[in-house]
Amino acid sequence: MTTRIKRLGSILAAAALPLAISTAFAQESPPLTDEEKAKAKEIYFQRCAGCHGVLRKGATGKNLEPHWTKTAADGTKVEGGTLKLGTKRLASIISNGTEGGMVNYDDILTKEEIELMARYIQNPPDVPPEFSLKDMEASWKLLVPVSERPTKQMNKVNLKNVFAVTLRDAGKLALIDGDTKAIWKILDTGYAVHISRLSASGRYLYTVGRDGLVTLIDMWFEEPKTVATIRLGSDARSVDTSKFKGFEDKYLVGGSYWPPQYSIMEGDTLKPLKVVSTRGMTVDGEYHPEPRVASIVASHIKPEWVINVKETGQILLVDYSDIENLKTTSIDSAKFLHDGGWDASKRYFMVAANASNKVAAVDTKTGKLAALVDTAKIPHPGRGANFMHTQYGPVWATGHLGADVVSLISTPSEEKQHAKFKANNWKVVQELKMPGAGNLFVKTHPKSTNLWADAPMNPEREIAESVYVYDLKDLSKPPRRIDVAKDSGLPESKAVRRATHPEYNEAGDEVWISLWGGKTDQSAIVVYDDKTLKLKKVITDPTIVTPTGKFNVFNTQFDIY
Ligand code: DHE
Repeated sequence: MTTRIKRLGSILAAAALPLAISTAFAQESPPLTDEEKAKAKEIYFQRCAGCHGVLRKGATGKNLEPHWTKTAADGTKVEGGTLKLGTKRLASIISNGTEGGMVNYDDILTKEEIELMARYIQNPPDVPPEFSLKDMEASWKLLVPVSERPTKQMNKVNLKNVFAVTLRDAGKLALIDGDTKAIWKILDTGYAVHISRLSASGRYLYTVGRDGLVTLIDMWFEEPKTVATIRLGSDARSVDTSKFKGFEDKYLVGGSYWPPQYSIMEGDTLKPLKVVSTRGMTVDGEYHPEPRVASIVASHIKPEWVINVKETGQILLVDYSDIENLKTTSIDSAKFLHDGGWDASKRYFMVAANASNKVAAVDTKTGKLAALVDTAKIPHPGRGANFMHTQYGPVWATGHLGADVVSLISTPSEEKQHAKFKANNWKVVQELKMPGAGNLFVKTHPKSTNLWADAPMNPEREIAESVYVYDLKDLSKPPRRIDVAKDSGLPESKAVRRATHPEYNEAGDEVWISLWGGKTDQSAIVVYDDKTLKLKKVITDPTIVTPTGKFNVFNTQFDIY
């Protein structure tokens, strides 16, 4: 059996048990040379901080502060009911992964690196520097001023059907022409670009790297060109633009993991305008020093951004109509907010509070929390998927990292013929069975009768390399499995080639899947006909290195999912 995450049931079970408390006193942290420390710091940022936090207070991943990572004096026991880990156990967890969703690093890091990380996280966390408006200004590069840009589209590409594809480990972005399936341009970006988002006009494309570098790409040139870059901080995941009438292409907002803040910039130049800290109190009334900005989405009905603050569980509605006198509504929801998307009406934003096993729905019309819906373990919607359920009316779907289901949540509708579904609103009306946990993204399209779900984090190779397609006309049927790795025709590789992030084309009749291989393996984008589920095209090239997220211009611009 080819598994990526090996089972560590005994360790986790032991960690969860309220074991007898023994009197143990903490040892000194294991020593590190300056060189080791610098190396470990870099690895921690690239591989660990996203889930565990820079200050290691935990979110999607566990708390990794020395008070519980350090070995107890006798090397094994507990203090306050918490198992102390120490170098050997930590190295084993890092190597093998956990049932809690942490992947094994034994095929990513060397044995020596794993042992180094096990020692590093028993030492106090390194606190990176703050990043001010001045720092943003210093990092800002306006490569092509607005006056030197085209005044009309200079190429013949159908921009609405362009796909922006993250080439994760290459630190690049591929723009692929969705009509011809030809690679249009490959551009340098920040490290491991997380998402691409579009300006309201569809002309400008923005990416944000994990290293906080934002790039602004103008697609009106003969060939797409990066016209400005800026740094938001040292760690970031989200950006969105101003989409309300009268503010098209005017502003960009970017959320940082470190420092915990969001920044507002000019939409067409990235000139920094304002930085707002998100440090403050959690929904439980406790101060948190590192409340990171997770998903951000622009409202279509108001000059507002929905900004989701992970650790505090606060959903901020930020009114950008007057950024000097910024008005913000803070809505209490649940801790560990992560990713999410609009319901079909685009009135409610649905966001996963992933480590709380909940989905929060915010009503952007009234500026209030509409519901907190309990779900199966670790919901992970991406932006989710909206469709009309034959029995329950409008629903929004999310997959789960930690459970083998796709949850369907009934969402309100103002249409008269949907009044009969009202009693079910904000309830999980159905759980569709998946072959295992480890889902990251689900997707459908208003013109489709299919729901696509991936499972790239599943420990079984054959599941991680496949996607699953549900027939929305008959959800009692099991999903159809599509073996993306096999369809790609690429030679087998040692590393699992994860099939991930289904994305529709503009017409809603094709689905593009990333086949995300190892850094030195050939990867591909595999395109299927949505009606027949037949393979249509394999887009592969030596430049297609570790493709992950794909963002169709039209669907991203108008939040169609
Ligand atoms: Fe993501 C969305 C954070 C790991 C691919 N990811 C998001 C969003 C956040 C986030 C906050 C929502 C952005 C928005 O909508 O504004 N992701 C994190 C992490 O903190 C985490 C767990 C660890 C880390 O260190 O980054 C993480 N994410 C990953 C990956 O390993 C993935 C699979 C591959 C990769 O490229 O790094 C990955 N995340 C994505 C993608 C989206 C995303 C493709 C956008 C989904 C969409 O359809 O909008």
